[in-house]
Amino acid sequence: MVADRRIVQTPEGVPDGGNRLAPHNMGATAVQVLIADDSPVSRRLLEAVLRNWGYQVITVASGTEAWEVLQRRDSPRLAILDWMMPGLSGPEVCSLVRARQDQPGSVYTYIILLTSRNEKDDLIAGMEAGADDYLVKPFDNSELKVRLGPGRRIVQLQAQLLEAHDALREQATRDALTRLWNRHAIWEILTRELSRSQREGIPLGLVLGDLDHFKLVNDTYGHIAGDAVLREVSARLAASIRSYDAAGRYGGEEFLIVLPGCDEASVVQTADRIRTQISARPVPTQDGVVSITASFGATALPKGSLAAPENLVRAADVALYKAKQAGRDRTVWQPFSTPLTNIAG
Ligand code: GH3
Ligand code: MG
Ligand code: MG
Repeated sequence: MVADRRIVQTPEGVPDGGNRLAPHNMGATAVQVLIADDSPVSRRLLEAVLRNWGYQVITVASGTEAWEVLQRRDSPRLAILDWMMPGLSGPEVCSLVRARQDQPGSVYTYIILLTSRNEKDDLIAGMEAGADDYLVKPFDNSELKVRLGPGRRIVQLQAQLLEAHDALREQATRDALTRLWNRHAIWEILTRELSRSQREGIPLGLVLGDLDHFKLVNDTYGHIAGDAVLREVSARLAASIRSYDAAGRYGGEEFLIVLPGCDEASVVQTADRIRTQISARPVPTQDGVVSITASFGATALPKGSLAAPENLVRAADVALYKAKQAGRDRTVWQPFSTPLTNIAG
């Protein structure tokens, strides 16, 4: 579920919160309704009635305009479409909306068709085009009110469902202690960014970081203080990267950072900026003030190269090992070379 923004922020596309209706006690005032009718009289009548019931109303005079409104990110979730309109007809708009609904992350639009034809074949065609309900003109207001009820309930249920879905996704992809991506999610992001680098011919930087002598922190200040240090270090790390970079908790006190578009110079510079941010000031905890440093291994997939994620991680791991060996609190660069097995395979 990934849009125009660089995709690394989400392991899978998640529609943003702005698209959501309030899940509880959704009053009529919160609900937007689109009215599409080419007759100004019938449009105004409907608008007046719906406003009177507390709905927010958007009116348009053609199917083409209706389709435009319904494609917006914050489009109304309820739509009343006249059957016959200039441009696209009501059923044609329905078909377009339903075709789009199959895309991941899309929200449901509840559609009521208005028709003055009372022939069964027409109604079946309208429902087959994806309408949820229909009203035969002329209708009275109480009938309209009753027909809108299920629409509101469905829209509300879907908002709740999406919210639950987001909460589950958050649980499944975020590390509970640090709020960074968890191991599975950062791996997925790395895999996807590798494909993208290859496709777009851009380099991809990768950094593996590990806190220095962290066992000693636990032994000296206790596990609770250790957790507080991990949280603070993660916050400093997250604040040191660009919005389209991604940082994940790879292991206990190990972090994996994916840097799209970064070559040797920028990946080393970024890793070292993160390193200095982390150790810039000691971390206050309830059990004492803890000084902390970290070591970093940096590598990059050169543009136009191919690599499996594990190969790139291995190169970063080699660099990290060298950083530890050389005395910790430093960044070491390791050039990435495609393993021979990869070329052969
Ligand atoms: P080095 O500089 O070589 O990396 O030394 P180190 O002590 O950091 O490395 P080692 O791998 O020996 O120890 C890692 C420690 O990190 C041990 C483990 O208890 C601690 N740790 C891992 N996950 C957590 C956690 O979630 N909370 C806390 N408090 N400690 C953790
Ligand atoms: Mg360590
Ligand atoms: Mg470690």
